[in-house]
Amino acid sequence: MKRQWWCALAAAGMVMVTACGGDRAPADETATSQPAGSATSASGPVSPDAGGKIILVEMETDAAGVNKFEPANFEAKRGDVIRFTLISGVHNAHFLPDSNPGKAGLPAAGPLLQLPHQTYDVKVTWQPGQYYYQCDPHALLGMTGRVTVQ
Ligand SMILES: [Cu+2]
Repeated sequence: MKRQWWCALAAAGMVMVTACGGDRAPADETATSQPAGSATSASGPVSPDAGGKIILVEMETDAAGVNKFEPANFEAKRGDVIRFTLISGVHNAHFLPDSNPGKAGLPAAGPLLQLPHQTYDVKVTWQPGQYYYQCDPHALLGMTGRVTVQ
């Protein structure tokens, strides 16, 4: 009797419903449907310049254990914002100076993101050219990418 009362109270409060054998929460929410405003940002959200856009780049460890950026290679214009968004695994984005000789204005290494939907924004302020980035823990496993700035 006491347990049933507790479960009813918990269910009414929408907390710990699963403890009473109720419906489970969806195991895999659609990561990309998350509104940008509700995501936690490791960098603080950055806005693109007028006329610029936000370029979403997902970071994930897929079901086969492959670590990747998606898309890995893309184009950007000055004033755009690249929004690295964690889907699964633990990743960062780093425009390594050694990979970008002679390039100015590279951001510091991005933080390791660990929570799904966490984001890291990078403003594109660079001269035209190719900019290479990597995930530090997985660079040797091929988790790298390239931004072509027009
Ligand atoms: Cu990674």
